Amino acid sequence: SPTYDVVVIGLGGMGSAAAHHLSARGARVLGLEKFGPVHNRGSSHGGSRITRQSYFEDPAYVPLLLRSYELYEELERATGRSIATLCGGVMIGRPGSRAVEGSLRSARQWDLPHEMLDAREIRRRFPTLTPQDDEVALFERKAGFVRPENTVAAHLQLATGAGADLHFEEPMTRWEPCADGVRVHTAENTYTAGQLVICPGAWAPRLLTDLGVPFTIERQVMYWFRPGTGVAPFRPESHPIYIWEDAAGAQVYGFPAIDGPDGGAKVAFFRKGAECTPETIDRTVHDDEIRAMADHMAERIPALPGAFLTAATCMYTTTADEHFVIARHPAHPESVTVACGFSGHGFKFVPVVGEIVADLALTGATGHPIELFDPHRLTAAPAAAPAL
Ligand code: PYC
Repeated sequence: SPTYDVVVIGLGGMGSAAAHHLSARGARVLGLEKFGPVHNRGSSHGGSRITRQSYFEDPAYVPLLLRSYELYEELERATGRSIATLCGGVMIGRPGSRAVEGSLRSARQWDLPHEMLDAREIRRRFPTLTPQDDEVALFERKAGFVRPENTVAAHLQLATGAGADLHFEEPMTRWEPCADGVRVHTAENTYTAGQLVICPGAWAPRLLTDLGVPFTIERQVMYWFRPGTGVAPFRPESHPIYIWEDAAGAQVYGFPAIDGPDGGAKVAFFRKGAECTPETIDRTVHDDEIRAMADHMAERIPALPGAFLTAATCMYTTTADEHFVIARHPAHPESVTVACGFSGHGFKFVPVVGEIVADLALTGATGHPIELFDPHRLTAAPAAAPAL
């Protein structure tokens, strides 16, 4: 059977980055993907994903973000594709909210450039936004958006250029450990490799049954509206990305109009989705959902819900604590690396995850701080031994 150093399962955001970093280091790489290149069936599409550094989820993410930002630039230089646009971003909420306080904590701990804005100053700088008088924002100039399709295409292009074999429409059917590593089966062939990298996205519950980590797959909807004012006030030259937390802790997030007059501006609720599987997800976006989003935004950005343009669905793969899983597979520590459970906030990390996964697969360790992503924190604790 054909033999490789590393087989990468899944060529979405994380897997395509892994294939690039592995092949750039000279590894003979096979990538296997269930769908075509740069597809829209998983979690790496939709035209834009937020990027930011003052990370409210945990300050431990910040060094990884700093490295991702370097890698965005390398990727742009190497491929000529537009990857990241730093149009600035506001994290809005009441004082004490997670979006505001968590962002401030990371900014202070890592000495990141930021400004605190009260409601008047938010309105003055960004006239499309109409916060309540008691809302505030952390403004970060280095926040913005990344283009997921361009990022995946760039990584696939570089991986192919470095000699990786990338097979699309060829899903893995099963794999097993063997003497020198792993044997990987598809309907077409059987491959052997020293190392296996599994980047399963929303297919984690099916492909990682022996990981012992529960994942929830959530349907998410992205909406595009043409603002009632036209897109001029929403251009990325003057409009920030935003994450806007309400008094109940729910978040909505959105983007400038990044693709000219016809593209509109995208907005989405964060983690407000119904549980699903990749097979059962409802890909239809219903009128009541569109109305609910338009009503929600009318209170915050009155010009935004001018005319509904389109909507699309994607999936989040969420862990119990909403932190990632990136590690050597505890049941196969010699030969398998996993990167999954990105919980709806992973895309901005794609390039650095590729680098980390390449470290783990080729050397067994990484210099990046990934303690937060250890799967053992999420696996059921072994039952206590009965008292004698
Ligand atoms: O970073 O993608 C993100 C995000 C959106 C909403 C909250 N975080």
